Amino acid sequence: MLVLRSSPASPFGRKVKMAALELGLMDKIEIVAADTTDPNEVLREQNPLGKIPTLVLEDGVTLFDSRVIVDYLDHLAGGGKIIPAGEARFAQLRLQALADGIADAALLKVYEGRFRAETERSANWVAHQDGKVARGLAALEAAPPAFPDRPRIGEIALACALGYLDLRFAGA
Ligand SMILES: N[C@@H](CCC(=O)N[C@@H](CS)C(=O)NCC(=O)O)C(=O)O
Repeated sequence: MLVLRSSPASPFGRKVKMAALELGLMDKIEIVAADTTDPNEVLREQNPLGKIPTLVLEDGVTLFDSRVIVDYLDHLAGGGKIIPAGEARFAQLRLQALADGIADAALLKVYEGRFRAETERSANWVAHQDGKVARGLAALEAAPPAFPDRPRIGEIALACALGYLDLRFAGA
């Protein structure tokens, strides 16, 4: 059994779960909740960065981050499934990078509120992250990706980034 350290709200953890579902690998993965703020969490031994998602293989080797994990899962499923071969690969990886970047910026905004006291918060920093989200969404709106019947990694990552914006900033 593979063990996925994650948490329900994580857009990157969700990406890995959606990838596993699409690849028919969900029954090979046990999901174990992780608390990234707990200094005693074994997660920090599994991944020195203390980040989720982290995948623990049967021999104890750990994989991170989400991009490495989805690449591994695609490989397990025979390869070229959600990460296509050839030219299409780069469009999918680019879309994944853009979507992950939007989620990263949104996450940094959430962390600004979570980890900094109100007097320590920087409006400049939040605006800097807002710019990334706004430009990313504008680029996607100007050239919307096609959503095929079987989603690939770019479309999966985008769904997770949009879902995270809805979760944390609905109506903003
Ligand atoms: N590039 C990483 C980003 C992962 C990430 O930022 N995860 C967040 C939760 S959504 C996390 O673990 N945060 C805790 C921390 O940064 O200490 C990936 O794709 O997996």
